[in-house]
Parts: sequence; C-alpha cells; structure tokens
Amino acid sequence: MRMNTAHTPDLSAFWMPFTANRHFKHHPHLVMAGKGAYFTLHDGRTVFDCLSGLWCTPLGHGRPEIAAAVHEQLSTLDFAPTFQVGHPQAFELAARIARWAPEGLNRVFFANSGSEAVDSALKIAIAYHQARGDARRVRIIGRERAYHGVGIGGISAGGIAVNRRTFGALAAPFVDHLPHTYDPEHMRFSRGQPNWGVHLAEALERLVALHDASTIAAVIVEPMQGSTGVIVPPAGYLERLREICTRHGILLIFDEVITGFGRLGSNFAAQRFGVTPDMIVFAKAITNGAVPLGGVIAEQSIHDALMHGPEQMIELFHGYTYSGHPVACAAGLATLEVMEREGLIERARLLEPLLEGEVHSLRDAPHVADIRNMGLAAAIDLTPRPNAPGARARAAFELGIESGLLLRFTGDTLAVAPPFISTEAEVRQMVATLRTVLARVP
Ligand code: PXG
Repeated sequence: MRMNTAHTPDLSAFWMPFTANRHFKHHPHLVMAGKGAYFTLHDGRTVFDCLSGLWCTPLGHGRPEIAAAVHEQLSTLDFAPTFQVGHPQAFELAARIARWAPEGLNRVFFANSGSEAVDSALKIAIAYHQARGDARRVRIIGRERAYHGVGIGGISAGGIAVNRRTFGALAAPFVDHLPHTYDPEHMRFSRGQPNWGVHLAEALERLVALHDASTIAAVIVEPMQGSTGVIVPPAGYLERLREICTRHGILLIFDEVITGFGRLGSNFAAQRFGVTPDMIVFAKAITNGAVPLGGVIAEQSIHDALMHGPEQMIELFHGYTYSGHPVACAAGLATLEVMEREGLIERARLLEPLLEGEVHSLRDAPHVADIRNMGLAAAIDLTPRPNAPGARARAAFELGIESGLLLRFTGDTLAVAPPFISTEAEVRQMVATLRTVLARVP
C-alpha cells in the first residue's frame, strides 16, 4: 500500500499475533481510525469492517456512549482490586449479564479475554466436581476444529491441528474430542442449520462408553463454530449433546465468545437454539471490543456447590488482577445499554435473511466451493489453488482492501460478520463488492 512515510512507525518491534509477520511488514495495512462500520487506513482509504473487528464490535466503532462511560470511569476510579474488596461496576455488570442469560445461569466470573474465560470455565468444572466429592471427573471433551483460544485449557479442548502439533506437549492430559460436524457432501450450501448430522452427537455416547462417565467433567463446544469458518450445528445436535450430558452428570459448556451478545439474533446462542448449557463463556462483544473483558456465566448450583467450608476461606482458588476491571465493566454496561436501547439484537435478527439471501447468491461466483450462514455471520469456502493452500483467500483479502472491504480469511475460507448497525444497503454493497473481488481473484 502507499505509505505516508511521515507517519509510518517502525514496524519491527511489534511481534504480531496470528499474523504472517514478515509478509505483513513487507505489505503493511495500518488502521488509523474507525467510525461506525468503517475503518480508515493509513493511505486515507475507507474500508467496510466485514467482521466487526474480530467479531467484537457489533455496535460499530467510535461509540460516544462507550467513550463517555470509559472516560467517566477512568476519572472516578481507574482501578480497584476485586480481591478482598469490590467496586459497584463489577457487581452491576454481573447482574446485568445474568439478566441477559438463560434462566438459572446467574453467577458471573470475570476474566480479560476469551482464552482466560475458557480456562476459567474448565477450572470451575473440575472444582465443582471435586467440591461434590467426585474428584475423578477431570476429563474434558472438546471437538475437532474447535477454537477455544490459546490458553493451556483452550488448546487442550480445542481442535485446531496446528495449535496441537506445536504445543501439544503442554496440553492437559485428560482430554478427548468429538468429531466436528462439517460434511460438505451432505450440507454444502445449506442455509442456517443443516438437516443432516444430528447423529454425530452420538459420538459423545461412545466417548462416555470409552472413558466412563465417572471420569468426564465437562463437554465444551462452540454452539456455532466461528473461527474455523462458521460451521452451523446440525438441527437437533446440540439438543442431543445436552441430553447425553444431563444423563451422565457431565457439565455442558457453551463457548459463546463469538455467538454471545447478539451475533445469532438472540442474547446468546443458547436462547436461539433453545438449549441451556451449565456454563456460558463470553468475551468480545460484551464491551463492543473497546476494553478487553471476558468471563463465565455459571448455573447457580455450580456456584453454590463451591460455597461450602468455613466462610472466611476462599472457595475458588482462581482469579486475575483485572477480573472485573472497573473500566472494562463500565464499557460493558454502556455496551449492553446501547444494545437494549437501540434494539440491536432484533436488528441483527432482521438483517439475517438479507445476509443469507445475499451471500448465497455468490454460489455461482468463481472459485466458490461452499457457503454457510447463521445469524449475522457467513463463510465462503474457496477452492484452493493447486499446491498453494490459502493463497486464493489471501488474494481475495488484498483485492478486498483495494475494493473497500476488510475481509477475514483463514485457510481458503472468507468470513463475514458485519456490525449490527449495518444498513441493508451496506450488506448488499458488501456482497456486491465481494462478487467483483471473486471475479478478479486469480
Ligand atoms: N473462544 C472462541 C469461541 C473464540 O472464537 C476465543 C475463545 C479466544 O478469545 P481471545 O479473546 O482470547 O482471543 C475465541 C477467539 C476469527 C478470530 O477470525 C476468532 C477469534 C479470535 C481472533 C480471530 O475468526 N476467536
């Protein structure tokens, strides 16, 4: 890109996360500003933010309500511990999140990211069984292709092969994995939930038979898999997982880091699918991405099981310096306030059929191998170039920037999850531009 050398920072020191660092530093794209659904890049170009940041800014950028709440909080109380003392914002936000959650899930533990929140949920699951005298229940069941962040718990339960290949030695010893639910032969181009694949949940019964229920603490799944490319659960699948977990006393954890706070047109995916887990992991959209915050919403009986022993003893030996950071909580309260006041979750739901119709109209565009969607999220698989996996999607990403779209790609899959404040015209325009990009992509 054309760089304005007067303002170009030295790019060498920042070791970028999940990025081809050398490639980026030879072809940098710097984001200078964000307003509404758009970013402004270093060269003055404006691009539509197709993935709401990294799934985290559904209200759009530069929200004055959030900026004001953060400013006010920084001026009043920039930090206070939540170990041994507390401050009102953390309690208020926890109570508000509990009101948004399915009935019964009303105890909120705060972390700072999705990864920390996942690790927290797994630890709570194990502590819960121990507290009930069931100390053998230490095994965690995850799923192939799952992304649960980069903590030790998350890479153990996760099913991203590269993570496991590199860091497998650190992974928790007692884990196993369900098969993922994607089968192009049976579900290519399905809209919303595929009607094939409910039987894949039976794999959980087989894992129970193999390991014995008495060794299994929890099953953790993303109700809709996001980062691996919007893999939507087959109709009936989550219901079946719920039944099997309940029957065997296994906790069911939904990792809703992507689906939480409206992405599927409901507060949580749990409500959209009508399946209530025992814990929900959240992060990202809770603060509209403005301040890092994540956490776990636990069913009250999980919390209560740990509330035993002498009252002056710590019940759960876990927490972060910044659990319930006042500035993050202020941003969270402002975010939920705006979502409610502007009816943005209903708006996401209203936009869903439009996005669905538009993205599926790309079915006949060059290189398109599959399209999946649910809520305000969709993925488009491109046929990889021979001997160059990922190259085609990267080319689409670069052409997207030239054409006014900031796309997200992983492998040869493009993902979009526009902000809830997008207009219908913007959703149409995004897909129309994508069509021109696919026509040009080599
Ligand atoms: N769980 C899920 C389901 C996630 O999607 C995490 C945990 C980890 O969250 P933190 O805050 O520790 O990053 C995630 C993160 C993408 C993309 O492009 C997805 C994520 C992160 C970055 C990019 O799909 N998900």
